Amino acid sequence: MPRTVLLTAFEPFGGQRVNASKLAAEGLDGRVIRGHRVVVVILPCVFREAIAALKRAIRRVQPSLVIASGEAGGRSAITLERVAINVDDATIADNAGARPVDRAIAAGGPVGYWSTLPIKAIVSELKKRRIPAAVSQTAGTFVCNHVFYGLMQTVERRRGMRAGFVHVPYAPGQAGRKVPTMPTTTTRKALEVVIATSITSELDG
Ligand code: PCA
Repeated sequence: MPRTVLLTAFEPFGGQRVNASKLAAEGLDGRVIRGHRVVVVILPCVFREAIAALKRAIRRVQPSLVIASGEAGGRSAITLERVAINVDDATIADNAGARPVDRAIAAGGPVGYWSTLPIKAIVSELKKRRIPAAVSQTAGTFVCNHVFYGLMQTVERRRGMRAGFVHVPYAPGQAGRKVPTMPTTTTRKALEVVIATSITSELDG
């Protein structure tokens, strides 16, 4: 069986009609990158349900690498998230109408989990290709951070299995004129680079 990469993205949320992560990720389903077949799964933008859907996908796909992606409206670069934190603190409702405030994702769980992706190496590979990229110190406290935390908790004891989260900018036409966007083809290329570098890079740096 060929090795697989699970790439997740999110459905639209917050009244938007599209989600830039979904637009970009969907084009990679079935693609083979460095000998790994990519399986794309779109997660609901719903607290708890999103983690449940992610866990089902991990069980089904048995990936050797998991890249979770989401949209960060307002950011102008591909951002590699460094850390997931153990809190839900929503300022808008999720797609099921929930708006948890100051709630632990896992009661008694660790404060945070580090990404195990080679985030610095990925940023430099993206920059080499002239794709704006940066390390981010926070994935926020909405459903993206929630899924990132659930992901790292789920794969914590799986040796040699890398996992992490990447936020992408809005797609063109999605938001007002003053908001930064990135063409979907560029975002898709960036996700390919994230996957390829996570497979090949031994060291972070
Ligand atoms: N972005 C949101 C949730 C889903 C998404 O694509 C976030 O950053 O939390």
